[in-house]
Amino acid sequence: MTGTEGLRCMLMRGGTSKGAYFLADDLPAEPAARDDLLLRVMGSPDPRQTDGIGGAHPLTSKVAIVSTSQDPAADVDYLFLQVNVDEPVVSDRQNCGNILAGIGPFAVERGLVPAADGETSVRIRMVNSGDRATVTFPTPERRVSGAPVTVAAEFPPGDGALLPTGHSRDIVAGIEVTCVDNGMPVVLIPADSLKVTGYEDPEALESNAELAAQLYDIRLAAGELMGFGDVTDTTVPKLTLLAPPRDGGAVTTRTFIPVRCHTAIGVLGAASVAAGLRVEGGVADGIAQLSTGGDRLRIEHPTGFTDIESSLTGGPDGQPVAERTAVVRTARTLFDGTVFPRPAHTPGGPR
Ligand code: NQM
Repeated sequence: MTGTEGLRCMLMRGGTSKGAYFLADDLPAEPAARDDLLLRVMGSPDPRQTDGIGGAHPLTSKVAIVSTSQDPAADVDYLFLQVNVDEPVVSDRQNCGNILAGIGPFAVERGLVPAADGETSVRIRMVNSGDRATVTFPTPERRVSGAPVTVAAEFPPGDGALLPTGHSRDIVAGIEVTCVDNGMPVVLIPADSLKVTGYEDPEALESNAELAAQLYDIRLAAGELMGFGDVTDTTVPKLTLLAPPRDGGAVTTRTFIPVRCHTAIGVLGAASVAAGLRVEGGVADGIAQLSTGGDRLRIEHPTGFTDIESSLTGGPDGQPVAERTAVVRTARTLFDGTVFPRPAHTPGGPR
């Protein structure tokens, strides 16, 4: 692939994110060649991604690669790749529940899964984490259409520990946190322990240099404790500041992914927050309001809320484990066509 050839690509909004969706067969199999191609497709590295189709923000510089699954328990495999905006880096270290919302409709559109009468369900193996999801959505009347599709996703318990450090609370870089992983590794931090309210807008938080330095130290220390080793260059764990709810939800959040502050919250990030709120003795005690939600917890974020249905149960070793997690999102096809990557061996950046 020289870059003058085009390749088949569907651009979709999945929840609050946007990504380029590909069939695995339409991309090079070899990861280094694939990643080089994807940088040129998205227009990285360049803060504006002017010469590509990326949206110049981590939430809009995402890629999904989909193939028929060899696993009898799944219909399709979904590999998520985060394409860094201003560095020539493509990472498979995290999963993405927002982009997941488009996987079912995309698999049907590309003929990997037959459309069923009325409603179609697709069983997805999320390659990044090994976790699974079943997504169900109304079978579209027309194959490609710009109508939003409402997708219900159910996540069975994963194999990993809900509390990766084995504790409901840890002290990292001098701050009490709860490290939780219900699909996305997240460090929960009471906002007031970092001298912010947790109600600031993302721009204000991103421009707070003292906060950024503290979050950096907390993330590095928590990453080690959670078993990830040195997380300097990875996008996980995420960091979520917690404050009491203001709009009838269970909690207010501000999430760092991990440097930019999310304008909403990731789906799996919210699933981890919801589970973390239920952890006895966790840092959400005294902050979150769980009394009214039942299985459904409303996670408030800077631009609205995400509802997560979740329940925990006790594991054999007395540690809490996730029992069930479910969420509803919408996905929408933005275009389906041929994308032309920047030619090989050309730099990103302004032209
Ligand atoms: O947590 C952003 C997003 C995400 C991830 C991020 C996500 C999830 O909003 O499932 O969706 O945390 O980098 O797309």
